[in-house]
Amino acid sequence: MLTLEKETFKKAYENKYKNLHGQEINEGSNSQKYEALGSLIKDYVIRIWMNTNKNYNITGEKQVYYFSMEFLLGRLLGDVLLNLGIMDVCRDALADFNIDLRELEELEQDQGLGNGGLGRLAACFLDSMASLNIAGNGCGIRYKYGFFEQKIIDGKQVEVSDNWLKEGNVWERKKINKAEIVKFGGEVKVQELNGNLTFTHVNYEPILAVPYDTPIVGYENDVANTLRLWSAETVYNDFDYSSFNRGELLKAIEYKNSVESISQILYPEDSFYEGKILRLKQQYFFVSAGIQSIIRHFKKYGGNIKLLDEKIAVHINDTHPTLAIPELMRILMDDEELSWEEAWRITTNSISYTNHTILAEALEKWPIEMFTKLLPRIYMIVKEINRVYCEKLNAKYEGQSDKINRMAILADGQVKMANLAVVGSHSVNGVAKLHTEILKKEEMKDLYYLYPNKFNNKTNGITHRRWLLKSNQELASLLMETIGDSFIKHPTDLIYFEKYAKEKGVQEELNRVKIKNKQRLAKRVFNKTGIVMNIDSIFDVHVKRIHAYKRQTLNCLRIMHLYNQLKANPSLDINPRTFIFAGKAAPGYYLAKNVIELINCIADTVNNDPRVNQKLNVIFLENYKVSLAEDIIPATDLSEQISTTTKEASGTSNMKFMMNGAVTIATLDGANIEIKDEVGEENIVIFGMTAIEVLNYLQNGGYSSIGIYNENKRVNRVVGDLINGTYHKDKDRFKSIYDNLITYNDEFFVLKDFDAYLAAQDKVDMLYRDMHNWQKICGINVAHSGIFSSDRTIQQYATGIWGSELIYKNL
Ligand code: 26W
Repeated sequence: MLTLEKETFKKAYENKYKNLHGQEINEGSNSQKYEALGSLIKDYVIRIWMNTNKNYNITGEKQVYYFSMEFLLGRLLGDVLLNLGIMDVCRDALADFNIDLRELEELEQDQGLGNGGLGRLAACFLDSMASLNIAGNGCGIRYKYGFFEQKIIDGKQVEVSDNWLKEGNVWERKKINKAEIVKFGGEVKVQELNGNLTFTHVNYEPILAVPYDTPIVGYENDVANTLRLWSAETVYNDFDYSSFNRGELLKAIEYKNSVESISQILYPEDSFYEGKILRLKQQYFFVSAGIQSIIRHFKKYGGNIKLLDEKIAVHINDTHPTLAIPELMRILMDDEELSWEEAWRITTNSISYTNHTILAEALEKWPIEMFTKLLPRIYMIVKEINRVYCEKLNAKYEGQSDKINRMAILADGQVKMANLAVVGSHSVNGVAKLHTEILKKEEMKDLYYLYPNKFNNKTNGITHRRWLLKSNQELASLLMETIGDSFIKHPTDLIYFEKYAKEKGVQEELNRVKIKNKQRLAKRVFNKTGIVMNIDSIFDVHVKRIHAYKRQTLNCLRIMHLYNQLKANPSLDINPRTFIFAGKAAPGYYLAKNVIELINCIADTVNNDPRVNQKLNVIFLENYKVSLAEDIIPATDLSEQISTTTKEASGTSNMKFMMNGAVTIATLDGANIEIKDEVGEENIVIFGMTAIEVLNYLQNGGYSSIGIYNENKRVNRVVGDLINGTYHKDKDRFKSIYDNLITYNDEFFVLKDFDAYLAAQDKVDMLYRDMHNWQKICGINVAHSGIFSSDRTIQQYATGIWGSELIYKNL
């Protein structure tokens, strides 16, 4: 932990500011003040960072490499200050210069290099690895443009590019001396040399992969790990201006652009796979650079390549980095001259894989033709892996060609990445108990029977440092006043709060904290949009990617129902509610975009109807991102986790809300089940179909949404309202939602769960009437949330999968 006196810090800040900007602090803008602060903090971090790296080289402890196409870090300043232990000193010191730390924090651009859950999980994991003294490195892509910025114009989503680097990024360091060459295209020359076959990749296109490193600071433990993100450049330094005369300059510029396009954009599709060659290029680009740099580093410190798997673990976050398997094989065989068997042993021992979704449309499959042209040597290796594997399958399942075809890596003209990931790694995990069971018994059952020992569960988690200590400082203070601060290093110690949650005085304190957080959110919303939020209403929050399976539509139908009730009876005795939505739709996902428009049209209608707007308000907050989530979650009373059972692999916002003292309304899906098991049925509101019911319908059919529509009056009325002009004068405006529910038989069982959802919401309304009891439930949720810290998850990965040496220096 960094010990720093306020006066020392003030001096250092003043010096830094003057050196950087050549003027007095009070003459500068807030951006300049932020830049000076970031730069100063990085100076402190760099000492820790260098020490950590030195230590790793001395101890030679096992290095974990977390490969992920997405790292959704958000802002770093507050997190770094918290983890260094200098948040208070820094705040007080700046106050002496009349600077508000919070204002500076808000100037930092979110690092939005991810779509949603998978990318944010990777960020939480980095924080936990650093805080638990695990030598954990992130490896990914430094996208020039992050996840698009969402604007709402006339109620519709409009995508704007996220130029997050335009004002620079104080946290990263370009390491040009650690660049690697990644080879695309060309051919493979096979030759025989002393009885052995050698493979030489020729006529390829070389791309320079340049790493940018960001320190990941552990919590008060003098550790700073590394997140390494790769950027694509041409191997040629500059344009050859003499070529201008030959009329080739434009071509050179075009070429430069095409190379740089590899790390230009993050694909904004979440759970939807499109076989685009650029995405395959991105995958091989960062995986190849990452594996090459691991081996280079390993050898530099004298590592024996045959013991590589004892010294490194490579984790692949979903199938996106699966090419790490053939890439490691390639290097071990072609460069290190190991045999196939030895290379295979080392590769499979090193690599482990997490599956994050069972949605069929998310499965990555590459056309063989595209794959082999782009990656000829890698294709040869995949083909050989498949041949050896299929020999085993043929022996075991003779004559069962359908089954073998399903399980093969190469089949139907495609490379099936999930099959390759399972075959080439020693561990396959799901992200919540139910999800792992579905993987084993349904989704990957053939592979599970073949490799039962590979499969295991690691229920997701979230870092309580960012999601509680930093973003809900009011609640953190209340916790420290009551149970002390041991929960910071041992999050399951939050359980000691359960006893306090039963005290009236503490319940009142919890209520006070919640009101403060609601006021803070309301103030921000007002400043941005001019909308006034009713603090006395229930903040009913549904924030996440907009997707049919997450069922924002179910919530919409319920609001439409409530609107009808209130119109008929404006004195209906209910708690006022503000329904808060936020989330982005994939740009090409028409239905999801239509849902955003529906929410905004409902908002327009109800907020402007004086008969109901004292009790019912709807708001869609634009551009959902990590920093907005940090404002919304602490202010939430009710957390909506209403996905179609079996479809949400885990969910992680459910854990964030619980930890921040919200009550959850949920289906028995993903980690909601485990949350229910932790807090008990009386402290969560559960409704809807069970997994067995859903799977039964999916397998045997028999569901008819039109039947429900015809028989259930309430359903009939609200579904009808979608197309009768109540919410938009163009009656066809929400036709896609209507068709989805009625014409296409409601794939996600929205209508089936409608009545149960209304009943559950009535229960919420009843519970909220008794403030003390409500806050008791919230407090019990906080008390039981410690198990959902990503520290627990990471310890399970470390001991159960990676075999890292856990040195609890700080515990
Ligand atoms: C190929 C396109 C694509 C892109 C992203 C396919 C799949 C994805 C991700 C796997 C989607 C994702 O973020 N999944 C979420 O992962 C979280 C972390 O494990 C879980 O909590 C969510 O339930 C799951 O939807």
